[in-house]
Amino acid sequence: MTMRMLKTAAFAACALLVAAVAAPRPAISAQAPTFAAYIYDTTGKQIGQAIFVGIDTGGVQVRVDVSGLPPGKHGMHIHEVGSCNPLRNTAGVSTPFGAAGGHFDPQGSGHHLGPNGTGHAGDFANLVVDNAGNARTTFFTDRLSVSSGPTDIVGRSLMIHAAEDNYTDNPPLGGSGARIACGEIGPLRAM
Ligand SMILES: [Cu+2]
Repeated sequence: MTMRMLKTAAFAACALLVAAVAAPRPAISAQAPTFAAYIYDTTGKQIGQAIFVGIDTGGVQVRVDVSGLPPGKHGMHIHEVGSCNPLRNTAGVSTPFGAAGGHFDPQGSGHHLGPNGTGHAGDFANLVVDNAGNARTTFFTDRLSVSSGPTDIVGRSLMIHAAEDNYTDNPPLGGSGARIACGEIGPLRAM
C-alpha cells in the first residue's frame, strides 16, 4: 500500500468517524492538520523527526529536530516520492534513499533556486548542525501545503544532504551532494 493510498484510506476513515461522532453536535473547529517525517540515517537508525503543520490561511510550518549529523550546513529538501529506500541502478550500484526521487517541483520549474527563489517549491534553507551534531529549526513556507492540492507534501519525503546547498543550478541541485538522512512524510504517530 502506498503512502497516498494510506492517506486516502485514513481520510475515508476520518470522514466516517466524523459522520458517526459529530453528526448530533454543532460544528466543531478542525484541528490544524499535522503530519510527520521520522528521519533515519543511512545505517537505518532514527536520528530525529520533522513535524509539518498546515496553516489555515495557507502554507506549512516545518519543525525539524535531528541529532547525530556532521556539524555544518546541509542541503535540505522535499523530494517527490514518499520512499526512503535505496535505489539500485542497472550496474548494481545502490544509492542510499535513491527511491525518494528528485526535488519536489509542483510548478515544473526545472530549477533549483533555494528557499526564496522561483524554482523547486521543495527547496528549503540549509539545515545548520551544531558542533554536537544537533540541529533544531522551525520555519514557515507558503510554497507547500499538507493534505490538499498540487503542493501537498504528504506522501513525499524530507531529505538531508552531506554538503551545503548554494541555492543555484550550478553545480546541479546546489551541490549538496549525497543523501545522508531521510524521512517519509505521513501520519503523526501517537506519543
Ligand atoms: Cu535534496
